[in-house]
Amino acid sequence: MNRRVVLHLSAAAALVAVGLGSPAFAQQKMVLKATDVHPLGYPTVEAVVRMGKKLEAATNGRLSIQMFPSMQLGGEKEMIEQAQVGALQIARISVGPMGPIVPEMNVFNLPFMFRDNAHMEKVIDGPIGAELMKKLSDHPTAGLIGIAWMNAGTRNVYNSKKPIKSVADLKGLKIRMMGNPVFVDTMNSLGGNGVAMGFDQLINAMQTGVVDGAENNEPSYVSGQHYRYAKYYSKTGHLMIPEILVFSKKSWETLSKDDQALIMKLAKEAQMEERKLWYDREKGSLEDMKKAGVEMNDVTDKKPFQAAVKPVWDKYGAAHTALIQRIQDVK
Ligand code: BDP
Repeated sequence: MNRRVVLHLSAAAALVAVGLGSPAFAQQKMVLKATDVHPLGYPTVEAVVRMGKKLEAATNGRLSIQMFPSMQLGGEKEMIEQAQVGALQIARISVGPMGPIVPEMNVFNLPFMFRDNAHMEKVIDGPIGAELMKKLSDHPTAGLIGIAWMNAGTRNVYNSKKPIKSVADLKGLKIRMMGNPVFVDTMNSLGGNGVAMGFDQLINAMQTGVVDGAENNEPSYVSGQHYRYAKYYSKTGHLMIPEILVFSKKSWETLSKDDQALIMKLAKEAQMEERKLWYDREKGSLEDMKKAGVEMNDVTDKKPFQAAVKPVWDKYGAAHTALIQRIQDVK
């Protein structure tokens, strides 16, 4: 045998030795670090914890997920940065901060984009959801692979001063918004003062009066204990933003094709599992809010709110009219 043949044969033998021809590195035990701003038990956190158990079982413990909940690794901005460099593998983030990175995704961040939960779910579960996820994964510099969508209900305004019943009530209120100009513009066009900051800074900002309140879904308002600082919760329903589970591209590329396919499959299952957990949590949160003495009010006429945010649609929607039309056509 000549030298090349010998080398070739011994390389093949080495691959067989570590397992069925896949690259040796893919066979190593790997603990995937996952993180979320929310605490254990929150629907998005629980869905990823359950996904980890399935992953562990399917790989005989070779792959597992270690969850770092409650902003242990920082706010959403820090989570994205750590995933980009491979310091963590899985981050559950809102589409909110992804808008400036993947412009098409910003369409989900337009106020009053979705008619209701069923509409939003049909969009994320269908071809548009798949296309946007691919846009993110193929993005040359985002450094993230999108692996699942998740429900996050509807965002409503809460504050420490008064109930919001009409657009005029927002005048002069300083309201924390997620870090993306589309949200600050939305609040400003409604007459309030939008203040962009991380979720991790919000409690301090409410305590010190830097803001009068914020806006979020009921489960975040309750588990973040925001009701302690802002007892008026008004159902403005101005945003319905899905969440997204991302995987670090840098780490993804070290996985075998089989492991990638397994993670994708389990992530899709997590998407559906989170949805069930979401609706239960939403109900439970509403009860918790009643018990805590939150002053809740409906906003029956949303038309003036929708009219006020027209400039936001003009500014951020103009470049994506075809995509917006397709979303609206989903019945
Ligand atoms: C919550 C989302 C979370 C965001 C947070 C926020 O689940 O991802 O970080 O809102 O307002 O609803 O920043």
